[in-house]
Amino acid sequence: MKRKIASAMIGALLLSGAGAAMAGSASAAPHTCPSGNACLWGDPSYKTGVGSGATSRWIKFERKIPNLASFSYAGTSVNGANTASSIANNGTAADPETATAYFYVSPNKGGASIRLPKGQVSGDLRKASGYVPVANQFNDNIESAYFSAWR
Ligand SMILES: [Ca+2]
Repeated sequence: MKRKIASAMIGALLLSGAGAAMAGSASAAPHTCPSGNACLWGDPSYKTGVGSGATSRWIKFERKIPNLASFSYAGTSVNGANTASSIANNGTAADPETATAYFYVSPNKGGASIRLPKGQVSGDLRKASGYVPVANQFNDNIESAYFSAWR
């Protein structure tokens, strides 16, 4: 009896694992930040650490994070302060201004910031890009993040 239950559970786990893998490969999105959120990852290319599930090791928010030191990337013990190397804004607010996300180099909206419009990303904060004005200024330096409606 015990064995039957165990094998049934393994079957269920395998099924859910296969479903997750299919969903991942079917999506062309460069990141996995949940709809309605903005996300940060500890490494470039929208991931934190190595191995399976790394792309879901994010810090995500729907409103604001005044101090990333209070957060770790999901499933890790890596602290969020001064560690992010890629970011994405998957906000869904209809008003483009409300849906814009801001990332700051100090807690509580302090210091220089990245203004990241709805749907935009930076896959490697070590490099300057359309929304990252200066190379390396923000890599391993972000300490707070807000959607514009919550600033
Ligand atoms: Ca900083």
